[in-house]
Amino acid sequence: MTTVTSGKSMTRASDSLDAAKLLDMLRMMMLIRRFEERTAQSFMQKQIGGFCHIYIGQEATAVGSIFALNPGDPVITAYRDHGHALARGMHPNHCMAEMFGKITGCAKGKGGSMHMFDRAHHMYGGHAIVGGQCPLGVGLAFATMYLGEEKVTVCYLGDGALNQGAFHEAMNLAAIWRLPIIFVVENNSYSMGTHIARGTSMANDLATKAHSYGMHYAECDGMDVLNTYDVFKPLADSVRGSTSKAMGVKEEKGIGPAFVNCKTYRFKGHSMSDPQKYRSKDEVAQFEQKDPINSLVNHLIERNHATQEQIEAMDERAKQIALDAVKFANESPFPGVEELYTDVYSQPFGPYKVGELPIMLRENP
Ligand SMILES: Cc1ncc(C[n+]2csc(CCOP(=O)(O)OP(=O)(O)O)c2C)c(N)n1
Ligand SMILES: [Mg+2]
Repeated sequence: MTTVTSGKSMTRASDSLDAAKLLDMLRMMMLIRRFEERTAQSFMQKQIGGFCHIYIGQEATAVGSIFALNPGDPVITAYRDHGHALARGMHPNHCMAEMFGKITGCAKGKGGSMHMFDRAHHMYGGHAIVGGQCPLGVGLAFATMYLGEEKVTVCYLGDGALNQGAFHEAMNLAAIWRLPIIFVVENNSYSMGTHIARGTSMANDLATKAHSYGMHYAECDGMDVLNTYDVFKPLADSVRGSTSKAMGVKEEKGIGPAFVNCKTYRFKGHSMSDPQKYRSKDEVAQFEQKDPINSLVNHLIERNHATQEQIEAMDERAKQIALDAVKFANESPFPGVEELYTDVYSQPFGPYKVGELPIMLRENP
């Protein structure tokens, strides 16, 4: 299982996508772009607190991969998570309200920008500890295998997570149990201000990391939504429902876990407070030439799938949805004080019996 694929084969999965589906992909990338612009603006206006990481530039990665999945396939990611949440189907209002700390947010405003969670759409977070989502992704994949479900879990991570112990432990466990999981490195070349070449061994040959665990390896152009889809569609279909003799089945199914290196680029700083001294304006401009939205627009226009007017109308609609999300978030209430004690433990007072509550939880201490 040490193959390398790049989606550049003769028959491409995206060839079978009709115009309506391609327009859906464009619509979603436009929504993420316009939503993120409003997010950044709201942060500057101090309506959003805490950390906030913008996904602009990387839209094709989430959209190309998530469009290749079934609705029930679990997805988990790091803190740069608004794009994945929207692509998975979270309502933009609930995503924005979460960042505003409002009760109408997907996590009742308790998580914020880095903790988008939507169980109904199988989006299992939003995780702030670099690499922390990898063992959780393994757990999600194990659960689907254990329950005999035909699913594939997609676990996104930044290139910074490649050097975390949790990532390697997760890769190892996924490999020995042949779990139905795809680890996806959203390789934007930077972990905060550190270039991948300075912080990661074998940065130019990430296949070695997959192959050292006996895993299938693929790479895609994360600035190109169709190439991303071309890689993910056949891969997800081959990994989905993988089983293992270690789990007691007689016949192993699927190809087991896989690892994808998705080359992408973030157009904005690491977070909202980043002077970006570590990269040149020329470098950013060079990648902006490969804007994933413009590329798909050109593709659609060249093939007469859409007119310039239709594209502009779609963009206007995306702007309006983003604006509506800000309005919804603004007008929503903050959580009440009683919310401090909910969703903390599955039992409201955790391991304590009423009467034995720690002093800060007593009504009359
Ligand atoms: C275990 C851990 N160490 C350090 C940090 C601080 N930190 C936050 S983001 C980040 C960079 C991660 O970069 P990458 O994984 O490439 O993701 P990107 O920001 O490019 O999406 C670091 C070091 C953290 N959150 N968790
Ligand atoms: Mg990175």
